[in-house]
Amino acid sequence: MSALPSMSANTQAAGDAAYDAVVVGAGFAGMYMLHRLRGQGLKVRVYEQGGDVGGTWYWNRYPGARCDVESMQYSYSFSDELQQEWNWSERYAPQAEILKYANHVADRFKLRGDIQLNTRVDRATFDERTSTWQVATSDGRIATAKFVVLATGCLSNARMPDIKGLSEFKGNVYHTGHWPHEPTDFTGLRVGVIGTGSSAIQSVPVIAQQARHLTVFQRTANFSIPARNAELTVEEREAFRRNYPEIRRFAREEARNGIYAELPDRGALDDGDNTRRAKYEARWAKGGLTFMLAYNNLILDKAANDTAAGFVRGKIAEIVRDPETAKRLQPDDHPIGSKRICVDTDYYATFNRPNVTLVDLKSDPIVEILPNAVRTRTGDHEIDALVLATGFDAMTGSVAKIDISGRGGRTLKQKWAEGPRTYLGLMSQGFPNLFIITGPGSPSVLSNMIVSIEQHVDWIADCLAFMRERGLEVIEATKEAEDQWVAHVNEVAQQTLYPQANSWYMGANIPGKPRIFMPYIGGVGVYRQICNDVAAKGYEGFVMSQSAPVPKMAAS
Ligand code: NA7
Repeated sequence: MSALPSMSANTQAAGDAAYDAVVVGAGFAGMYMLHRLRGQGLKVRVYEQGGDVGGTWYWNRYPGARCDVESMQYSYSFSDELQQEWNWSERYAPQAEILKYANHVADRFKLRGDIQLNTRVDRATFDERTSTWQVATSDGRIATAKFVVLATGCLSNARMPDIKGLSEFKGNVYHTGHWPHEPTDFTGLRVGVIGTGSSAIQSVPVIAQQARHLTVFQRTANFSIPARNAELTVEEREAFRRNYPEIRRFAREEARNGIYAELPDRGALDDGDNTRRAKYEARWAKGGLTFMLAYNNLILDKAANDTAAGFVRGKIAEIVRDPETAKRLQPDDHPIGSKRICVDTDYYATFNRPNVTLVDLKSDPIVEILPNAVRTRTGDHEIDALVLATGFDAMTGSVAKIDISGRGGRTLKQKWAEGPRTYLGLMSQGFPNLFIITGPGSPSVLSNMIVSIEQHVDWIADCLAFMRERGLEVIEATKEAEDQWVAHVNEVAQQTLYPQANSWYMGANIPGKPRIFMPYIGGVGVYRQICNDVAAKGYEGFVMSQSAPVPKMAAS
């Protein structure tokens, strides 16, 4: 990697200042965006609410937190030196190691000087006279920027459930998405965990080992596949490193989800029962998200999907000794994979421990939280500490937290009141020069996030270079392009089983949130090609100009 241009002006102390670009968030998206734009000589400021870089890996420190994509693939590909020199220790690195990697990247590429930590962006207002954004931050300052890039993450707005009495609980309350930085220890305590999504499924087995008693409050059972996590051997790491060019190419161009894996060439109903079972057994033994790649139609055809769902339900029944508990843990209300499947270490087996109880909230709902217990319809479950593994206001939540006003003073929140509307998940009409990384309408959460992040960052950086070469200063999506894209995103989603689940992909976990399938399901390879074609056609569907039209003065 060549030395970065010296940008001494960028390292100025925070103050009212003018930048070419403001980037919101210093997770994997924000850091790489900074690196790319600064490499083009732009003056960039990154604002980060957290006390350090790392985004989701800075906040999600709950016991057992790991990525569900293998680390050799959940890592940047933009620098070959970086991917050759970093040593991932395990197949799925723990949160602390991923955070260490984020910090390493910040240091290695000398990013910190342009990142202002502990600073929330409260407001961004587009000034139509000057075609610039005014960005107000929590330190009371206002910066001016030509471009704003929202690198705010899809799962960064932790959601507190609205449960009566929660504030009256006298023990410690933790949210998995906002875990304290000090070590937590549940030894000797009676702990309650509310929620059984990915975060709970990772943390429950670890908390169960510490706690005197653990009560898991489950509203919806989830499908989970064993991670089969293990230390990576030197040979495994070397094999990846040698093959990185092809692995990365495949992940970007051919895989639907941005993960290098063997793709299936047949449907589940093309095989007989024995062959099918053998294939599912092999995938189960291998572990991980690629279970869903056993066949090519598992997310398209309900009958095919039922065979995979039935297999996993059978595994749960084999693992969990108490038949009643096993039954409750078997998901029966959504097709497997229509919510992101979870990846666990000993989740189902944890319910065989004598100190673990499962409460089924569907038949026995929470009535209220008392100072020392969770009261359900049938009784009180006494606890000393409460863990809320209740998820996020996903995809739009962190964007909606910022007061963003575009043309005519219209806010993004108003525009998205009926559901997010974007062109390619990158821009929203009426909000010129405002980019979103992995926004709604792009593959984002359906993919290996780093693959999608790199694609968006590269596209945005290339777009800004294109504009600069031509003296263009303003870019905005057209209404027609946006309408067509929104229709396309919905049309593709409807061809799959995804909309059948009450998932956060649909906004279904937030009361009152419009029920719209938010990510683009066409696959990262297809999507990348669409974005490349748009750029090759001179950014078709976007209007570029030298400056925003100045409102006409009334004739005197
Ligand atoms: P998720 O997947 O949104 O899971 C949240 C869980 O919390 C889920 O089981 C919810 O049940 C449950 N929940 C939410 N609110 C309540 C209330 N009020 N009462 C009871 N149960 C509740 O979030 P995670 O953090 O686990 O995972 C998010 C993603 O991070 C994951 O997909 C990976 O990509 C990484 P519900 O299903 O709504 O009935």
